[in-house]
Amino acid sequence: TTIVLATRNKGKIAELEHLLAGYGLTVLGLDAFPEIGEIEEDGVTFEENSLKKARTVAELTGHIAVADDSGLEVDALGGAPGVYSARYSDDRPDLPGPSIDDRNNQKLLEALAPVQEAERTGRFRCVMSACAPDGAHIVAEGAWEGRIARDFKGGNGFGYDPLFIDPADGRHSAELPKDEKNRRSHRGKALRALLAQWPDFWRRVNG
Ligand code: ITT
Repeated sequence: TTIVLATRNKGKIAELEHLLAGYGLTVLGLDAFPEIGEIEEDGVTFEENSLKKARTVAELTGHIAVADDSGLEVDALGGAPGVYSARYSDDRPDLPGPSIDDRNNQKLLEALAPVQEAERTGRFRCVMSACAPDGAHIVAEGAWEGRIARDFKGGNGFGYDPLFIDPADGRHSAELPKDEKNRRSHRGKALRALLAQWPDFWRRVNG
């Protein structure tokens, strides 16, 4: 079986390839389909955006597509940046880069500067979906509760990982090796929940 990962985020691809190893699936990235352009994420929920990405890529490639829509919800910010996590600092080109992830983290640190330790709670969320070319689909979610640090630690992962404290041992997410992050993360949980539905999905897709 060939599945296409409906994402261009290199960090997600690395984690998902690690999680999917050993299932006997041929996993392609969107790089294999250069004709597929940007998919506009106009949904207001992770689920809407996840399903839109999976459905679009399944229709365009003729393969089962797996999509991840994810983000960081911070309680002291009323759940922001949430579904806007990837582009949180689009309004702050003045912040130090070079990457958008760097500016996102700087904006988050700034927003939380006045917030005391006990209130710096939040969670990563991930909604993972799989969609077949005929429109059949499954959806699963995962969350990872944690706290937002005041300093950067670790060189692994991507996005907000250097600022996200894993409550299990106080390490930052970017300090965790890939297999350890996958065991605890929103993405690992969502993908395992999706795979639990796979046999049933497979029967529906293949009659
Ligand atoms: P695709 O739509 O191509 O998959 P994207 O990066 O635009 O890539 P999202 O819209 O789902 O994907 O945004 C997810 C953002 O949430 C991501 O760019 C990070 O800023 C953040 N994020 C999600 N999961 C994360 C993780 O495991 N570690 C750190 N940050 C994460």
